[in-house]
Amino acid sequence: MTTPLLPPVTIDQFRDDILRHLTYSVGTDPEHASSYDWRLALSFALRDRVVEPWFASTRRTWTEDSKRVYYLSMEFLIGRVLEDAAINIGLRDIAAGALALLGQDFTTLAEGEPDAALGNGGLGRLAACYMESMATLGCPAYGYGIRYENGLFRQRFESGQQVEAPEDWLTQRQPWDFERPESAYTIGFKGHVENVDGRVRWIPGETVLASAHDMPVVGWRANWANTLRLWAARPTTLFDLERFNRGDYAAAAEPEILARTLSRVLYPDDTTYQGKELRLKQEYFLTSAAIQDILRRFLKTHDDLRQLPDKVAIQMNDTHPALAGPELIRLLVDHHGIAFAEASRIARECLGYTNHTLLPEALERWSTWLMGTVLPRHMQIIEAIDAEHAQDYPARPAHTAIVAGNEVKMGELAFITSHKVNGVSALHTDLVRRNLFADLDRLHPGRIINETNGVTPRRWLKLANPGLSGLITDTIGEGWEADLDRLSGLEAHVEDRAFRDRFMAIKRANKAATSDWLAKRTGVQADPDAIFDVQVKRIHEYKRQLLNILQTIAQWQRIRDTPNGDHVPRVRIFGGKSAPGYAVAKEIIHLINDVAATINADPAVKGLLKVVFPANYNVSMAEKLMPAADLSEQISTAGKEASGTGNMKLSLNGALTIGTLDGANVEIRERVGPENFFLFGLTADQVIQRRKDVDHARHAIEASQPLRDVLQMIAEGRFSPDQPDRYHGVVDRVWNHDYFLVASDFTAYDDAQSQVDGVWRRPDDWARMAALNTARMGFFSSDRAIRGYMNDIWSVESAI
Ligand code: B1N
Repeated sequence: MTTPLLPPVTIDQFRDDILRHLTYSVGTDPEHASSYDWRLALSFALRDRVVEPWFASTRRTWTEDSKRVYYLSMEFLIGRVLEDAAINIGLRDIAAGALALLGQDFTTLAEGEPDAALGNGGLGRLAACYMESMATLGCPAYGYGIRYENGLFRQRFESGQQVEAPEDWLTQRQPWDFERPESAYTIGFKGHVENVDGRVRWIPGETVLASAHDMPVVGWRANWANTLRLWAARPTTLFDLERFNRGDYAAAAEPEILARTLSRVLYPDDTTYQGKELRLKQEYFLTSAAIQDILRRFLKTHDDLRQLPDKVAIQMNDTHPALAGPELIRLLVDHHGIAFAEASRIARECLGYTNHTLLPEALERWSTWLMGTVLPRHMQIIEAIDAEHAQDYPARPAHTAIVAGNEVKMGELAFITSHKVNGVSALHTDLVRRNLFADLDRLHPGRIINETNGVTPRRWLKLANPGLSGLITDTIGEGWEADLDRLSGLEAHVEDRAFRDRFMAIKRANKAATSDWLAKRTGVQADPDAIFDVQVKRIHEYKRQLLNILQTIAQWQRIRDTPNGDHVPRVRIFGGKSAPGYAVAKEIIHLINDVAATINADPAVKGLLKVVFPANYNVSMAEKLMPAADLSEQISTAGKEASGTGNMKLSLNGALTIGTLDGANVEIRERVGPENFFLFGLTADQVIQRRKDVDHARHAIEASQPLRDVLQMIAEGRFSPDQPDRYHGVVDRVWNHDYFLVASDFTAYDDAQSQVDGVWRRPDDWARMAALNTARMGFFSSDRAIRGYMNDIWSVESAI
């Protein structure tokens, strides 16, 4: 460890910094400054102190000629930047003190920052956590992504239904964004391929410029900082002067509009895929800009491209940037005269591929026609990669081919062009080996490895839960933020009543704050003494929000049937967006909102049950909900959730999990102890068996009176009296097309929920279990995950 690079600063000095920026960078004075102005001034003052370690890190990497990691991702779900940066550079409290001297409140200003929502869900948020951990660990790295003008849409509900509106984070000034117009690359599309003197040349028919915007990513205590480089699309010619002179102003602007479309919007698909031409162009835009930038940087100080793998590790976040292999090979062969076989070897030694899903609807395949039209040279190279693989492995089964049935299979392409392929949890990796890439695994033993996901404790504990962070520091001392295994030191205190009381008092305070916030946002009053039962994630059939709401209805019915029964009060909190085109998911949102309206208005419930669904779940809402949760719903159909990461954030913050043996739930349960986890449901293997019974749903429904009653109520229109047949489709699917086994797992889930109630009635047991969850979650730090990638895939050393 090196000494911190940052000089200390006093509150008075920092106040002067803010005032200086308010005057000279924002151009206003304290009398007239709005909150927005103050936030900008604060951001600039903090940014000054990020820039120093950022430059120092970059210089070190150059002088030591260190190997660099390049993390290519179509999504970086960053959220807010200001407070995270302030915490990492150790100035959060000093900044708050300085602002107080100026009559401003740190939290108010920080909460005014819009989320950078350049991602859909887990995959994008993982990329953001990994960037932060690479900076914390001193791993020299660049993130490469797209600077979408419109990130993930904003969600609101109208009559309980999801309505999407564009997200426009870029309408505000972005203090963390450094534009680098000098770093721009030409990206080609379409056109044709020529053969001149044995050398192949691609002549694109269209071009755009990829222009770099850099964001510093500073690690814990500012010992290191890396760059997140986001590409914006610009026209190669600003406008058509000839048309302009003719007075045709709209047509003159066409090149600009066409180019900008490329970085205009994030596709709102999560674990689904549509073969849209614009998406293919976006993927190539990111990948080509990144690979050109990587080669330019390497060639500044090296001349032998065969040494590229000693200096460059490229990680593909799923197959979205899987053109990295063909693009790198193309540049090596066509522009640098390297033989194909050599280029193919160099590319493979540089590249790694992370698989994030087994769902067939998410596996990218492009028609050879589209690929051949948009990227004619790459199509040839993909065929050459496939032919080389067929030649090297003559016994390879036909379905391991990259090109099959007029389609390019991006998973096979990414696998074959990488030296390591990783899954994101132990179970997922096992299924990748056994099912998705079984034959490729036999041909390439050892290539598939596991790197279980992790989350950054700086954002997801230190920032989101200052109360619990304070208790942890008081109990085990400082330093756990960058050494999360030290949380195990809390275990020795779990039998200490005072510790448990403080732990639960903090949870109670977090719930009270969240209750106020929920009341403001939704008008629903949530009792902070009730169980806060949280399911927050994208809405998807496999995640089974439907199972949750069906069981909520069953519980409602029980309360009505036995008004004097000993019911445990609960608040069922939902959060999440549906892909705009995913009709079934939208119907589930509508149902949850209709059920919420019915239950919340029922006087017979007497506050024992509330259902709350705040709209527009995003990173900053997650920061509020995770610390306030008692119960974490991780109830996907086993075998479908590759890992999950919300499960980690919730358990780390002291929520108990009710969950299936899916994704990282398996490992969470092993770590926190099976006695501190509410397990239910079919296993991945049982799911496969169960589906063989074509009447599985009918059998399950017939065996459960509560489930029958619930389905009957929905079918009768109890939750949609204005349109009684509204949910006939939902009920019909449970009976007849229950692919995700909601019916088959219902009773086990319902029983597990009663166990939850049982433990809640013994507050001391609950407190022990909750505290043990926090104490045993150290493994799920993204620092541990990134160390794994550094050792097993990238072969890079920490620079600090
Ligand atoms: O990646 C997360 C996992 O924790 C989740 O279990 C997994 O569902 C998620 C196409 C995806 N897998 N695949 C995607 C996202 C966008 C898209 O266009 C697929 N997201 C996941 C992190 O490993």
